[in-house]
Amino acid sequence: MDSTKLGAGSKAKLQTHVGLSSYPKQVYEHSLKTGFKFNMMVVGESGLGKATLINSLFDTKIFAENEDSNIVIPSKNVDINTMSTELLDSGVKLRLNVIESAGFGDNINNEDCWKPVVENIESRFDSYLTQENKMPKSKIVDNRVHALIYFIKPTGHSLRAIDINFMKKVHSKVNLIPVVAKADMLTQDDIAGFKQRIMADIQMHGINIFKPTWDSSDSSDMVIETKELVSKIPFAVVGSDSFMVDANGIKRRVRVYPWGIVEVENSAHNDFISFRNMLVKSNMEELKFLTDVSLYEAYRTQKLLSMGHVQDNSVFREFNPSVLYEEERRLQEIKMQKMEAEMNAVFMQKIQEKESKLKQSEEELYARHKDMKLSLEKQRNELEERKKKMETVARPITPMEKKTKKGLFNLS
Ligand SMILES: Nc1nc2c(ncn2[C@@H]2O[C@H](COP(=O)(O)OP(=O)(O)OP(=O)(O)O)[C@@H](O)[C@H]2O)c(=O)[nH]1
Ligand SMILES: [Mg+2]
Repeated sequence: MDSTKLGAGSKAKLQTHVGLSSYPKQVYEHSLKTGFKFNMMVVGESGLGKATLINSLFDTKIFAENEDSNIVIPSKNVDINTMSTELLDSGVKLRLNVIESAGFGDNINNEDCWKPVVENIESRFDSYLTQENKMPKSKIVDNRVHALIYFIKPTGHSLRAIDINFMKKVHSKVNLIPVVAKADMLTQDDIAGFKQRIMADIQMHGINIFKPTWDSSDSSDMVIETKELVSKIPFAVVGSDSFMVDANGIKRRVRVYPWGIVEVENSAHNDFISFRNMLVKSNMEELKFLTDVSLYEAYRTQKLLSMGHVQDNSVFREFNPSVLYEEERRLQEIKMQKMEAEMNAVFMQKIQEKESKLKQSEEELYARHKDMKLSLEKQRNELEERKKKMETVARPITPMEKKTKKGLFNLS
């Protein structure tokens, strides 16, 4: 569903200065150490100029000419394709991943075309969550989507159902940045009215879009700059892969028409410069920060809560192998305890049986002993009785009687 390939300019030196080195000192120094890394998603119907705008933004051919990004396995009619490139801006490195949806809104029934996009955003959150449980933050590869650029068709009317439906599905998961595509197709007046109606629709449907903010610690210049950026939302942009060298020998990115020339990097012609300033220069770190502490955190909390309520073990296992291991260990422990208790019960029963048998035979022995004792006692008493009797019947002659006898018959 999601394939990654290196863009045509996989290691490109930027021709123009896009602004990475103009970051605030702290952010710049931190990013110099870790390297700038930014993951952006571009979504919109075919032919709205997504590839051309990305090439124009980073002043390189991330997408090759006529690249139609259809090299991936089709999935639910919308393919997700990642282009990875490393850019050099005044010696500063930027690892840029552009995730592009091909085939979005190109079908007769586009009701579900948001699904593959949301699934992709969520699977990136899941991957981050899995890493978070396994390794220290410094080692985590952050593939979360930091910004989603949604291309609005330049109809000049208002948002279409497909736009509203899509934005409602993604706005809580990603920093949503809607842009009016191919703004050179509309007049300046058309654009002003179109922008107003878009913002009214966004507000009415409770859609959250990314807007730069300011506070009291910001310099007055910065506040003016930010307010101006906000007033231009949604940015009406023009992109081009064509160049023209002007009278002063300066190479300009342009769209050429019979009636004149539209310059991409000319703020009088379109909002490209403001859009690029916000995305690459003034708010890239804020977009990453918000992704981390707000959008990802909300997703993480919701996921953990839902796991707790539903007890969906398949999600549980997929999501955290160490928790799975812990749970299996606990189940094994319970099984062992049960087996041990059963063995103890059998053992105790055997002992009881043996003890009661011993007791029984002891009692039998005692009874026999008692019987024997009684019978011996009886026999002894009987003998005693008989002896007495015998003694009375056969009494021996006394010596006195003997003498008398001898005196009468003195025959000797
Ligand atoms: N008028 C006008 N045409 C543009 C603009 N940007 C791009 N195009 C043209 O529109 C056509 C499609 O541009 P791509 O950049 O390939 O559009 P895409 O959105 O990537 O298209 P898919 O990859 O098919 O989804 C090309 O012929 C571009 O030259 C623009 O700002 N204005
Ligand atoms: Mg394209």
